[in-house]
Amino acid sequence: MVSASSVPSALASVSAEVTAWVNSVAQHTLPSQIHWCDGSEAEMAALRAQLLEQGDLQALNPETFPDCFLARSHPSDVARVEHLTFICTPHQVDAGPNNNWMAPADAHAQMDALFAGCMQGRTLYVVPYCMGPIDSPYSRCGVEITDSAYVVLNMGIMTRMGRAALERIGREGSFVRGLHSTGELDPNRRFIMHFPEELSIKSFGSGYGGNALLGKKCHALRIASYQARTEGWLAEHMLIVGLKNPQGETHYIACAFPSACGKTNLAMLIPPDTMPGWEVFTVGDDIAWLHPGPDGRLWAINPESGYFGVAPGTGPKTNRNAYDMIRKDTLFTNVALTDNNEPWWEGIGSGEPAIDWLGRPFDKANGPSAHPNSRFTVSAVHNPSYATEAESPRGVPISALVFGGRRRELAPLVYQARDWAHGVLVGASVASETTAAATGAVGVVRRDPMAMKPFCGYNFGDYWQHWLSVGSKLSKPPGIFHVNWFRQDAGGKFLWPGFGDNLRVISWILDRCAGKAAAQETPIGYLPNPSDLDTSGLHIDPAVLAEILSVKPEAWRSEAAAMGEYLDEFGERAPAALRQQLQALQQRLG
Ligand code: OXD
Ligand code: MN
Repeated sequence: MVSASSVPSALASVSAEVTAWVNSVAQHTLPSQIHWCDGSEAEMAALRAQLLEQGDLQALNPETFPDCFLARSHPSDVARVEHLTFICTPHQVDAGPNNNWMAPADAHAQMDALFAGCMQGRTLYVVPYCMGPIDSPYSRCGVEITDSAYVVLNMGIMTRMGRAALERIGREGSFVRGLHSTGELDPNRRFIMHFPEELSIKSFGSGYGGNALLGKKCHALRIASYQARTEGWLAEHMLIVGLKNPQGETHYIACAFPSACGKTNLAMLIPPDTMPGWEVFTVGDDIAWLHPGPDGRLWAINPESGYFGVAPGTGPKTNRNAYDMIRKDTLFTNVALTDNNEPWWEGIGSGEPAIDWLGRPFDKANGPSAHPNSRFTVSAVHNPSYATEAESPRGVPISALVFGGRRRELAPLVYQARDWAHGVLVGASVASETTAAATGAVGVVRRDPMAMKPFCGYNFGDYWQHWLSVGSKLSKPPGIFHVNWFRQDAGGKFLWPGFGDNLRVISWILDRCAGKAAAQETPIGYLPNPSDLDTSGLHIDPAVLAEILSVKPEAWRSEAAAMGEYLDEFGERAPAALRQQLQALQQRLG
C-alpha cells in the first residue's frame, strides 16, 4: 500500500477530509498504488494506452472511427442489477416498498468484508467530479474511488472530472463518497449500496455503467433525490430539450421515460421535413435536476456532461445526430464489429456484423450480434444539436414536464393533466414494459412512477408528497403531460411513427402551455382532437389516429383500480392528496 503522500503537488490543495478518506480506504483495500485524477487529456490518453496494452480496450478503425474504442464487459455484467441494489436507511420504511433495504450497520459490515484487501496489485484511482456546470450553485460534487481504469475513462466523459471539481470540494467541504471495486466480477459477490443519510455509496463486483459510474444513477439520482428532498428541489430521470419554433421562440421541456424508451432519441430529435423552421437543442438525455426559481418557474440543469446511450436502434433514420456524434472520441461497450473493424449493432442501418459482442465470429443462431444493452459513451459537446445552455449555471426554464412509458395499449398518444396535483398522479401512475437496461425479464409491464422505480433513494410515498410540495412553490408551474409513442395493433405493428414525428405532439404540448391549442376534455385529462395535431405530410390512417387519441373508460377503470392497489402498498406514506386525485379520476370515469 502506498500512502496518500502520493497526492500530486499540483493538487496539493486537496481538502483534508478527502485525503483522510482516501487514506482509510487505501488502508482497507491495500492497492499497490494511488492515482489522483486531474482529468487532463494526457491522463485520459495514458489510461487508454494502458487498457489497450492490457487488451481490455480495442482501437476501432482509425480512418472511419478515429479515437474510438471497444470495451467488452464480463458476459454476466452487462446491465444494472436492481435486485442487488439497496437503500440503507436506519428505518426500512424510509427506503419504502420501492427499494431493497438493509440496515446501514449490516450493509457496511457486508461491504467492508468484500472490500478488505480487494485492490491488492491494483491501482486505486481517486476520481473527483462535479455533477452540473462547475460554477452552478445547483451542482453537487463527489469523489469516486475505483480500481477500474475503464470507470475513470467513462467518468471523464460523463462528468466534469478532475482538478476543478477537487478545488470546488476544497471550497465547499462537502462531497458524496463513492467507493467502487470491480472485485472478481462475481455475480454472487455483487452489491450496490446507498447510504443517503451519509451521502455515500459502496459498489462492489460490477464494472457496468449504472452500477459502476457512481456519479450517474447512484449519485445523481438515488443520493441526489434524497438530498433534493431535504433541500427543496427534484432529481429526476428526465431528458431536457429546447425547441425553437418557426416564430423563433425557444421553450424547454423535461421528459421522464424509463430506461431504453427513447430519451436519447427525443433529446436529439430531428424535425420532419414537413415541419420546416423548427430547431432542437439538447440540454441532457437522462437526468434533470429541477429547482423552483425566484421567478416562480421551474429551472433545470443537466448534471452530466456526456451520454451513456443504448447503441442498438441508433441509426441515421432513428437518430441522425447520435449516429453522427459517435464517429469520433467514443467509447463503445459490448457492440459487435464489422470485418472493417467498425462498430455494429442491430438497427445501425448499414454494414454487417463479423464479430459479435462476445468476440466470437458472428452467427445469427447465437442471437443479436450486439448486446441489446450495448452502449456508447461520448462527450455531449460532440452532439450536433448540443445546447450551449447546458453550461448555464442557472439552468433553463421548463415549460412542460412530460411522462411516458412503453405501453402496447391503454395510454393514448398524449394527454395533459388537469393541474399540478393531477400531474403528480399521472407521473405516479407511469407503467412501462421492462427493457434490457436492467437484468431480468424484458417486456413485462410494471409500475415505474416518474420513471424513477430503480432510482428513487427513498420511500415513493414521501417522494410524491415532495412533488406536491415543490408544485406549491411554483407560481408559474410547467404543464404536465403523458405520452406513449409505443401503441401497437393486435399484430404488434406500431401505430405511431415516432422519432422526428414526435415533434407534432410536442408542438401541441407547447401550444397548450402557451394557451394556444385546443383540446377535448376527457376523464383522464385533456387530449388533442385529431385536428388539433399538425399532421401535414404525415401518412397516418385517420382511424388509427382516432384510435390512439381515444380513451376507453372500461380499461381506464381497471387501470385506476390497479393504481389504487399500488398506492395501498405505501400505506399512510401515500399522500392523501394523491388518493383524492385518484378518487376524482374514478368519479370522472363513472
Ligand atoms: C441508463 C439507464 O443507463 O436508465 O440511463 O439504465
Ligand atoms: Mn437512464
